[in-house]
Amino acid sequence: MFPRRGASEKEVLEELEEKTSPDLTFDSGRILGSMCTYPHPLAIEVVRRYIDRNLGDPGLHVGSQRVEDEAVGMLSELLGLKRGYGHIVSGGTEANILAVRAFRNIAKTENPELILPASAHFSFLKASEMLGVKLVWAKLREDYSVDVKDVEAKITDNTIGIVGIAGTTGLGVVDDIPALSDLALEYGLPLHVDAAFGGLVIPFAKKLGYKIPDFDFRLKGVKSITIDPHKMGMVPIPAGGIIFREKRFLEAISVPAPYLAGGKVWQATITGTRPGASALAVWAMIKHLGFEGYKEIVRRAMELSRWFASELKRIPGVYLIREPVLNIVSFGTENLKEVEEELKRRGWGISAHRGYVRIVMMPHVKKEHLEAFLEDLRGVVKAF
Ligand code: 0PR
Repeated sequence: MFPRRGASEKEVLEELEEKTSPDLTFDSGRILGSMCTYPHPLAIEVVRRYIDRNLGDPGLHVGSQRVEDEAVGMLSELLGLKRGYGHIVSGGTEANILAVRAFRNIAKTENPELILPASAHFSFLKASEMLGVKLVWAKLREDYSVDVKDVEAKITDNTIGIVGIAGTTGLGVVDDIPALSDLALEYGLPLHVDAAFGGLVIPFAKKLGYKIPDFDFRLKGVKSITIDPHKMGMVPIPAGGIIFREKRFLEAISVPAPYLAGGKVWQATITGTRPGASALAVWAMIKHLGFEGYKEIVRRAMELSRWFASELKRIPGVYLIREPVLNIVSFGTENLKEVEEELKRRGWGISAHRGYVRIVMMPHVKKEHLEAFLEDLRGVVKAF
């Protein structure tokens, strides 16, 4: 019911406190299966200060737009590109939609088809439906990376592009992007890399010595990358990233907005009015943490995931789906459904909907939380 008279701020806040009390919070240490985390205090402060900035009307907020460009520039450089073209957007979903939209518009094919791994995120289903692009699913190999031979077999005259994943949603697997890049070049097709999760993990993990395939713009076939600061970037929701190698991709999805304060501007994003504060927070976190800061966050997360995987292997009735590649560990058990139910009943924020439980070592996940979880898991598995 729309209230006739307003309540006091205190009353409103108290009511919200009560209404949100069923939510699990990151600081409880109980959320083990999410790709989000509690944002960094500096990023929260930046959002608070610049909450009113709207990048949908950059003529009003000229400075913020420059900061967005700088943020895109720094992310591009991290991904091996001197100058990239893109935006800080609402998340990986919007970023993926923009990439598919660019590929479709450039291809100008009547019956557009996109080839993507069977492990791709469901955001591509939305892209497919909205853009009228048929999804052609490529098989996975035994290690859950995409079968590049099957990708090649599925290329037709209607193919508008190929998708590879650097950090799959379920298992954190990195596809053989170098092989996909070669294939894309051979057939003159653009390759989009969905590094929504892995983009802010892989560059640092590689520096730490983890053996992970190359995945970024250093590979010439890669034309666009999704990289989400609201996952491992410590930035508040919403903050996704889309970077294109060439300006023409951005131009292919830009529409004119002729009446805005900056005169005629071009907009490529799905959202019109959009939060400048998010872009500023991305910029602030990169400036504040730097490569070394992110590397330390990733070091902790990777070490924790290796330790956790080795602990899981010691529990009878529990098996790893595969050895972890990034900071994601997924496991199965006998009687998985019952085990999941009981773990949830004990307050753990996990899910087994894919046929296994996915644990993501986000910055809020500490060893003591995992130890408590393992303790419960041992008990639950034994009971069922
Ligand atoms: N691409 C990949 C590889 C992803 O894993 C995701 C999200 C996306 C794209 C889409 O990103 P947005 O959700 O930012 O649009 N994957 C997470 C998942 O499905 C999203 C998520 C995050 C789910 C936190 C739950 C959660 O608690 O697991």
